[in-house]
Amino acid sequence: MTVEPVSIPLYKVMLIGDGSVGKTSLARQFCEHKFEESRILTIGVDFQIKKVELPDGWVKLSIWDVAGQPWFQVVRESFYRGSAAAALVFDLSSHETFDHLDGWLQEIRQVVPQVKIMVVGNKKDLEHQSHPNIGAFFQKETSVPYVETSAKTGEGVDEMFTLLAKLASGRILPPVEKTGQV
Ligand code: G3D
Ligand code: MG
Repeated sequence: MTVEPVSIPLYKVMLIGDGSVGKTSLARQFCEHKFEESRILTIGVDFQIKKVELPDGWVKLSIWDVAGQPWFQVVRESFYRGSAAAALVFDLSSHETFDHLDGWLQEIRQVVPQVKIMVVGNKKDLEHQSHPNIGAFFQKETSVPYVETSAKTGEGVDEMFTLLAKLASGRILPPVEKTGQV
């Protein structure tokens, strides 16, 4: 009797947000348990594959970290295709990067309207103020998972990617649309 190898489902996930919020550092911390202080500027796309264990089995994530510069928009859009979930990443020490999340969401939804999303506040190890607009974003985008991370210390990073894997694989379902019908 031969045992068929169980194929592990693969999901494409995107890390999006302004330049320097820590997207590449988060992927590197998760995949290689490394953090580098020196600049690791993403020129085009960084891409890594990593297996993630969920309570009911393994999934593989292909993690895409696309350069955030405005002039790169057209190329970025072609990389969004086929993505199952996206982490909208901002820098907890920079309000501006949070204010831009809506723009990032619009950009990816134009290409993948059904993409599942989560919000990640990175650089938790740095001094930061609270974000007055966080409530507004979450009122508009109800039931969006939110985690705070530090790519530097590793805090919250496994939790972030486990959530992303659950979203991508449909283990967290989007809230039921209110249609007014019973
Ligand atoms: P990006 O891929 O979103 O553009 P990077 O961001 O991962 O290239 O990170 C941008 C800068 O922020 C890098 O510093 C990196 O070391 C730093 N960084 C990323 N994550 C964290 C974090 O959690 N905490 C702290 N303290 N710094 C972080 P440089 O100085 O090289 O620009
Ligand atoms: Mg990068």
